[in-house]
Amino acid sequence: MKLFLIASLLSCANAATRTFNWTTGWGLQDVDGMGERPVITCNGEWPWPDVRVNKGDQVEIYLTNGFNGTTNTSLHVHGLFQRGSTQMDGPPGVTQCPITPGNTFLYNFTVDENAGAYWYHSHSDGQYEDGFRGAFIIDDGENNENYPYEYDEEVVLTIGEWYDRTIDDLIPDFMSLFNPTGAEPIPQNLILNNTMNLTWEVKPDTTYLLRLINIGGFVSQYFWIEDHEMTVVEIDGITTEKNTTDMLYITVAQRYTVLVHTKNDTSRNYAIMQKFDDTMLDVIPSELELNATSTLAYDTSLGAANESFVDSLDDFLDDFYLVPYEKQELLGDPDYVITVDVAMDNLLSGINYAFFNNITYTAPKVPTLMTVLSGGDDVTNAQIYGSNTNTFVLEKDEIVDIVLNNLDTGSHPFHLHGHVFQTIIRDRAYDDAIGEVPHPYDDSDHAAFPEYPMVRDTLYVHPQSNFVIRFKADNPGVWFFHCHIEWHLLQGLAITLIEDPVAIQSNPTQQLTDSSKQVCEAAGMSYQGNAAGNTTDFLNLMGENIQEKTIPPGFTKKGIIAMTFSCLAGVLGLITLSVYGLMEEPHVEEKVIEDFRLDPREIIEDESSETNTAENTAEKIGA
Ligand SMILES: *[C@@H]1O[C@H](CO)[C@@H](O)[C@H](O)[C@H]1NC(C)=O
Ligand SMILES: *[C@@H]1O[C@H](CO)[C@@H](O)[C@H](O)[C@H]1NC(C)=O
Ligand SMILES: *[C@@H]1O[C@H](CO)[C@@H](O)[C@H](O)[C@H]1NC(C)=O
Ligand SMILES: *[C@@H]1O[C@H](CO)[C@@H](O)[C@H](O)[C@H]1NC(C)=O
Ligand SMILES: *[C@@H]1O[C@H](CO)[C@@H](O)[C@H](O)[C@H]1NC(C)=O
Ligand SMILES: *[C@@H]1O[C@H](CO)[C@@H](O)[C@H](O)[C@H]1NC(C)=O
Ligand SMILES: *[C@@H]1O[C@H](CO)[C@@H](O)[C@H](O)[C@H]1NC(C)=O
Ligand SMILES: *[C@@H]1O[C@H](CO)[C@@H](O)[C@H](O)[C@H]1NC(C)=O
Ligand SMILES: *[C@@H]1O[C@H](CO)[C@@H](O)[C@H](O)[C@H]1NC(C)=O
Ligand SMILES: *[C@@H]1O[C@H](CO)[C@@H](O)[C@H](O)[C@H]1NC(C)=O
Ligand SMILES: *[C@@H]1O[C@H](CO)[C@@H](O)[C@H](O)[C@H]1NC(C)=O
Ligand SMILES: *[C@@H]1O[C@H](CO)[C@@H](O)[C@H](O)[C@H]1NC(C)=O
Ligand SMILES: [Cu+2]
Repeated sequence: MKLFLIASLLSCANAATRTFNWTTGWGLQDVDGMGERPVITCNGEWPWPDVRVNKGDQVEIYLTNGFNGTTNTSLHVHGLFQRGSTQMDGPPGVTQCPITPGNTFLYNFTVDENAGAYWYHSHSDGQYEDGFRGAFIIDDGENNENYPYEYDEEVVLTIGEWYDRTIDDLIPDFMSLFNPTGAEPIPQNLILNNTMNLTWEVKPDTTYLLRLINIGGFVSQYFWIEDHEMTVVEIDGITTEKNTTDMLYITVAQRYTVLVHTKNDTSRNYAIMQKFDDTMLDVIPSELELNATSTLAYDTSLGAANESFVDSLDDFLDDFYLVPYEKQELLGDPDYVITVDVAMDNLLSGINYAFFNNITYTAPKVPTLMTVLSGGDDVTNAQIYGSNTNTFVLEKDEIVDIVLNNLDTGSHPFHLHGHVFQTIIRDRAYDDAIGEVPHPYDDSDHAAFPEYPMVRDTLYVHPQSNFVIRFKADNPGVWFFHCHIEWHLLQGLAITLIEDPVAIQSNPTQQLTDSSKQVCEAAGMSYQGNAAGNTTDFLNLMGENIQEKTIPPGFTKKGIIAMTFSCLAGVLGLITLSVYGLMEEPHVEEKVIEDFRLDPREIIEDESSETNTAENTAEKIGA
């Protein structure tokens, strides 16, 4: 105990101010050996730097938008609690205004509670998929001396997926009438440390603390090292009791820190394997390599390792059973239960959106935190934050459960800002291919809650399944909760939690900084008022941003899809249409609309019954 105290004092005394000065831009890079493509650079370079700070440090990041045109930006350090500094959390529309070209935001916060593996990324428009992201490692004491486990060396390995086109370029095809099922673009490769075919040179008989960070924006990956066990010691910055496994399953945004002990025998090299969770892909193009091989090299003269096969992908470590090192008992019964149903569906334009309880997140005119700071006595009324931000107001220190029912047939990794949470239920997958239907959480019939629940900040839900997470609302601030698949966030899969808004208003450290205000002014946005920007009557939401209208009853999703595909078949003369094929066709939507001189809304309103087939729809629109 004494030693620990001295160590804490020492690390306090050593707390430093760490300043970073970053400007975004575009450059060209060949990341996966498939040729150069544009990437988002940091001060003209790529990749973005890995950051390493000590717990207790003050971090000041000047982020300048160096893009031209109308490309905005922002920065979020994933997993930090940002206690007392919610205005530094990063998501535009939630805690700040977007940084418009030529402007600078100063992210100024103290890293006082978190330690371990984190990462930072743009929180705007899918930008981190174009390379705007990096590791953010927080040592617990000088040289991580307060870390409870022994190791010899530490190594950071980021994993992710890579596209041959920029997200900017993919979004119009993705959010399009001609992608009615919302199929996500298929990446071309899995990458490791921002490259492929990496060689990690190791020493024999050495214990490595390996920090695996999925900085991707879409697919979950299986990860294993041939003939080497991995002992999990930390997930998402939470130290755990040791648990040894041969294989990990890592969703985007999750971190696994593992101990790997190398062999004495240096006579051969071993494969480091990554594999797509291909159930997340709508189609699997024949040329897609589902696994990627890198090399754990004992002797680099022996060359690259060959692929390592496994009998089954089912034997990965189930994170649900991990126990935090500092055992925290199951929190008491909830004071407030937020139940959200996840679904994907089409709105009037035919575009596919993602919904929590029928609402697709639509950013307000005034960022939610700024409505809190200017909202006077109205702040506890969720209405003032707008009809489309899906805002929930939490009371100081209450125990909150989020019950998430996934009505969708895909799995999704959900992330809560400002907190870690206890995972008390994660139900199994319900497979639509064998006729199973969505299975919402049933409070009267569920498994027993764990005594010491697993704690982390990003958690996946299985297809058509449910999870229940629990946390204490002890961090006043405005916190986003969203799917970390960038495509789904673009489709609106987010809610907003406002924790103890009265405390936010009265805390001098949570006020807007000059930088926050300047960035709003430069964006032509107000930093006062309700979601609609009304500063006199916070209950008057006239003019607020709202989602587009729903498809009128009588028009089925099936009909729209049939129609869409028949249009395309007619215009392009395609016999077989795969979604992947559609994605390859540039500006297909404009082409079709131009050819028919049709407004997409008219097409849908012309539909009359559920009995439409592709043929008679095509006839109606004259194909
Ligand atoms: C950041 O870098 C830019 C360009 O080099 C420079 O103009 C600016 O003064 C720097 N800002 C800080 C706070 O160091
Ligand atoms: C990795 O190896 C594959 C197969 O040999 C090759 O096609 C690819 O270009 C390589 N990628 C890089 C980045 O070296
Ligand atoms: C904006 O930046 C892109 C990428 O660097 C460049 O190709 C384009 O010409 C620039 N446009 C303007 C208006 O400067
Ligand atoms: C960052 O915040 C700290 C604490 O509020 C303050 O002392 C410091 O001056 C700020 N840094 C800048 C550059 O404004
Ligand atoms: C991965 O990249 C980081 C820098 O981003 C570096 O510190 C680390 O050593 C690399 N890991 C390997 C195994 O090459
Ligand atoms: C590996 O070598 C070290 C000495 O270098 C020895 O102490 C240890 O027992 C060896 N381990 C095995 C598994 O043979
Ligand atoms: C990879 O496989 C080839 C063919 O089976 C074999 O000749 C080669 O030695 C293997 N390489 C390694 C590093 O094991
Ligand atoms: C890697 O993928 C190829 C085809 O994509 C497959 O033939 C092979 O079995 C896969 N290897 C492993 C280890 O799964
Ligand atoms: C390790 O994980 C397995 C499931 O993969 C679980 O059954 C076991 O209880 C865990 N043990 C510890 C100490 O976390
Ligand atoms: C969503 O809309 C459907 C159909 O209108 C309705 O049945 C359902 O109750 C709504 N769900 C929520 C959570 O509002
Ligand atoms: C950037 O932000 C401004 C201000 O909110 C907005 O008008 C503009 O549309 C945004 N740009 C893009 C490409 O979304
Ligand atoms: C704000 O609300 C007041 C009172 O309802 C209304 O008179 C006013 O027009 C609103 N202002 C704006 C900008 O909508
Ligand atoms: Cu998702």
